[in-house]
Amino acid sequence: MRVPDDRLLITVAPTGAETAKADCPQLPTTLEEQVATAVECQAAGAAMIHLHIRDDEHRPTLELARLKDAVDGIREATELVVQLSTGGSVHDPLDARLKVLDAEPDSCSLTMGTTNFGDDVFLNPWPFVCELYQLSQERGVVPEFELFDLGQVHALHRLLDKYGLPAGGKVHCDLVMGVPGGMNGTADSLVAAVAALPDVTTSWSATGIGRSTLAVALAALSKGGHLRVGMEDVLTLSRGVPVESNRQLVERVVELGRIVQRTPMTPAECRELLGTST
Ligand code: KMH
Ligand code: ZN
Repeated sequence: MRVPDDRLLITVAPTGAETAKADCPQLPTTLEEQVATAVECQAAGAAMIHLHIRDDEHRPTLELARLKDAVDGIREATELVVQLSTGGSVHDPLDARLKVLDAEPDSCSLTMGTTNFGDDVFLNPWPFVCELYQLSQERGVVPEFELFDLGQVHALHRLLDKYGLPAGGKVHCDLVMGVPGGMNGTADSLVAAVAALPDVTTSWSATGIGRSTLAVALAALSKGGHLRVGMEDVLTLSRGVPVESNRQLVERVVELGRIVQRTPMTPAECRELLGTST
């Protein structure tokens, strides 16, 4: 099955690792809240979930048993492609981030280099990137290459030249734009990054952090790309108007897609697009 060109992959990133539950009570942090969010986002048009999990105090964690519970819970309740974050929080050690693959997700995020992340550093040294990539190949987990700047796009060329194609044979990238320290969230930056993607790229999405969310979404749609949205990336609908649910953000880009005649991709089509085995 070839996925028709008019399909729009919407990935929802509902939680992230940066926002405190105390500051945003509507952020889904418990397993029950994340499963409920997944169900309603699938109904709204999402086909994949990019997931960070939290502990009982709502703090970011990479505890393996909880990761497995999250993968199982979302698989039982939805058909969404389950992508676990290997980025975690800026405080997570590299070895714990490698162990995320033990939870056997369909997909994992894989950031292509170290980036300043606001006042923090999101550490992705080259040997770690290579190890995580080879592990994903061995385990049959499809990576989504997270690209925070143009240098990381070129690092992806280097990775693919050295180690070959990912599990499943497809190359799916996500441009993460507007992080203070990474590329800015503008149409100009998006066009430059898309032009630099490896020729073997089979699909790409983009996400604009914070106030760049709509500019990036519109630019990505104009270039034929896919979209990631969610409360990991943005907490206001417009100035002073808080996001109440991830579903709202999915619905908003479904509407943008409708305007440009793109139909939300189903999870089955997403599996075909990404080459996941499940
Ligand atoms: N939380 C950020 C430090 C990923 O999920 O792979 C990293 C991040 C990227 O969110
Ligand atoms: Zn993430």
